[in-house]
Amino acid sequence: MKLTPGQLESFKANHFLLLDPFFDGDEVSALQAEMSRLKDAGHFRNVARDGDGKTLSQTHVNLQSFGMYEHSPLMRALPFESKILEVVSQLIGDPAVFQHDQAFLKPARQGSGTNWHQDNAYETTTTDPFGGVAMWIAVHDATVANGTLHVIPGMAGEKLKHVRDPQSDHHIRCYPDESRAVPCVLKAGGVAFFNHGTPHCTRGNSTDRERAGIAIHFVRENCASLILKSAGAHPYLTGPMASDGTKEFGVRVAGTWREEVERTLDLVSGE
Ligand SMILES: O=C(O)CCC(=O)C(=O)O
Repeated sequence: MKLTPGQLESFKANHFLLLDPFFDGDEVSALQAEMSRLKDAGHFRNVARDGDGKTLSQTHVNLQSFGMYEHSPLMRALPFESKILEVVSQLIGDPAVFQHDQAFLKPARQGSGTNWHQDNAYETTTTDPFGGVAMWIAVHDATVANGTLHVIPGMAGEKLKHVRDPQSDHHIRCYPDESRAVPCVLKAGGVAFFNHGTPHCTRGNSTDRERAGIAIHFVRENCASLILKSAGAHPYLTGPMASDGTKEFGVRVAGTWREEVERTLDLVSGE
């Protein structure tokens, strides 16, 4: 997908970009089915805490799954998908390295948000806030009522102070001026790309239906921390070092996304 000059300008100025629609109906159904399967298989855990960073919340639930590619051929194929990498290359340049994947599932009524943070405030990530980009996928329709992603435009270059988030068992958080926050309202299958310095959060889900978001994080090679460059779990996705996943996974992963979508849908329909 070639971004228009207007989209590129907007990303440069605001440090985020919404593309909606991005995934088609089959892709969305496969992602929804895979989130349910991973949840049933115990790959999500409640990271919400009661305000001391330690005590498991009895009232709020923020289910997180990290490193889904290890348990899911569908999720492993996703960051190698060419329509995503075309956008990533235009936003941060090449070579692009896979940083990590994660998903947050917010159950109906008691789903809680992930507080404000900048991804590059986590020390193992990018050395340049503009050298990394996250793609946040609305797995279900993402609205203000169900706590969609919120971003603060144009702030990726400002390094905000972070402290341990008392409402999570491991996250850090910052306290930006929320009056500038923009809710990313997306249909299921729409995506938000944002630079790693962009302050962002999600909010609680007060609706009667669960909502999930998947985030895939990409880093330009010359901004990746040494940890990312040295570890085998961070394949090069573009550029001369890219091996289509064969070096890291022993099999060709690039180009298998559509097959994996169909395989996931066949499993759901019992074929
Ligand atoms: O979906 C969420 O609750 C938070 C996602 C997020 O902040 C991230 O992936 O960095």
